[in-house]
Amino acid sequence: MTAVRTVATTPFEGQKPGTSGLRKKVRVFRQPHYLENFVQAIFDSIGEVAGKTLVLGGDGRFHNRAACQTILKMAAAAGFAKVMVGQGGILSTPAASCVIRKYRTFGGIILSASHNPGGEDEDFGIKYNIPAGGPAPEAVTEAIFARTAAIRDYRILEAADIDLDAVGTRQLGPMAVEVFDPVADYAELMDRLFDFAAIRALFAGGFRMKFDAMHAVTGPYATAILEGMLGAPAGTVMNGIPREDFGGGHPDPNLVHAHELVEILFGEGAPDFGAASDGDGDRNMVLGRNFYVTPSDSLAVLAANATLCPGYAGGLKGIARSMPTSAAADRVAEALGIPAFETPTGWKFFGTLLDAGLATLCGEESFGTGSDHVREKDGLWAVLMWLNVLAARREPVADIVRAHWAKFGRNVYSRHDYEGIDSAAANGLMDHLRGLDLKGKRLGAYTVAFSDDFAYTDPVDGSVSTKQGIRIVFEDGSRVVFRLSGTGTEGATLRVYIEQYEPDPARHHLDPQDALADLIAIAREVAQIEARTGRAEPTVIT
Ligand code: VG1
Ligand code: CO
Repeated sequence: MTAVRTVATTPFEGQKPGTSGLRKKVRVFRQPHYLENFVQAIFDSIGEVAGKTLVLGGDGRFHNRAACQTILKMAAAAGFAKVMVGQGGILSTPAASCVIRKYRTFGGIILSASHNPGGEDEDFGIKYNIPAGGPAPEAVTEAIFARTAAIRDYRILEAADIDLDAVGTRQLGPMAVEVFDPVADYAELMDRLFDFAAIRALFAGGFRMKFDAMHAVTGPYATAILEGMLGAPAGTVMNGIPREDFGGGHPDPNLVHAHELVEILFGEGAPDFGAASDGDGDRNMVLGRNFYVTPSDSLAVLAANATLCPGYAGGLKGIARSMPTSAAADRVAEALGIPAFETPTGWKFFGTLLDAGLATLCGEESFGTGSDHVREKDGLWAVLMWLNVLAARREPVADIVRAHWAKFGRNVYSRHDYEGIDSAAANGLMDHLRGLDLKGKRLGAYTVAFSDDFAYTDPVDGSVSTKQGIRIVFEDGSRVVFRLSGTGTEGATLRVYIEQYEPDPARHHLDPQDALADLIAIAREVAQIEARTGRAEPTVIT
């Protein structure tokens, strides 16, 4: 017997989605009614759900399975005809986007806190993606948030938990639950976009790579595609078994958290290529032998070489990047004679551009790259695109990037994060920056051309987003940008982005921390970082 139960509830404060969904500590999500309130708010805010199909899955972190069971029972109570759930509750963020689009579902729910640590005392997250496959735009997340503040009850089916481990379709009351292989549809899409035969030949010729799945969701995807379909030797994928706590690590593919991979690529007998992905599989870091490719450069190099890949052989329509991402991709767009777009931080802002056919490639400095093949950034996709380029060019990664700089100039770039600082101090620092009148002022050897708090008007739907980061742009085009993270769960994180264009190839080999030293000092001083946060040095430098 199954029956729908209506449960009385009261609103929780702060169920406001951030840069990418609602992220909180697991213990917050495990409070009675907490998850249920938010899920009901989603169902109440997205239009008629009766008879529709929903996609469901997550990055496998602690609480993923329990949350899937709750959401399935609530979807059944809401009247969905069917939920497609990844086997074991597993679905990478880009694969979720792929499946939503392929089967034309009424969107999906993705359970992830991405690069944030997982485990009983760590983070959990949830977001709704729209039928186009991308993260809900701000109008939708605001409607969901408004609903969480007014909620009085939610509905849930009284039923036993459903088996999520065996592929197949079963009934949950009146609703069908289809448990499907989370890798197959995604792998098939990758095979269509890239020259798998050329990449197979590359591996067959002795090319060596290491892929660090960081015990997160890309393990099964990378193993099936790299070692299975592309014939890379067993052991190419490391940390390939997803774990609820990501093996105790921090599944953020950067030089600090993916240090195991970094040591291999910078060590004795290093392989030709290295890559890592994050908790939910949408980020990527790319390394050559003894060489680190910044995400901003990666976007630019992939754009410049895109036509080497079958899925992009017809050329690109445009390139979009988030505001704090370096302008390296803009130079490629200019050379290709295609438009370049600058959006606020967060993948949700690329959706309209991709849907309208204005942009083909998109990227963020935060290790995010993607294209119009789905509506999320896509870690493994970026790695496969690099492999396709390497298979076609047969040159080392470092040579390809240096040749790119020689042709376009180098946008020397770094991001400094100050994690876990006091929220009031962080807000005070941002208010202080907003209050400064800097135009025409000299800071060190630089003169300020303008400074503002970035605002964006979406060129497709006209929606306006304000307060997206303070930028101080100097007359020579150098800039420093300040913004507060919208994905953290503890205190505040200040991100400082520093960029300077260097046309002279004789200076391209310099360490960015040295090349940018003056701007870094200016940024610290103008924002009074140490005085306001007590931090003399950043926590993470990328
Ligand atoms: C960060 C990144 C941003 C990215 C977002 C979600 O946001 O800076 O570029 O889109 O994470 O990525 P914030 O607000 O903390 O700076 V993921 O891989 O967490 O979905
Ligand atoms: Co992610």
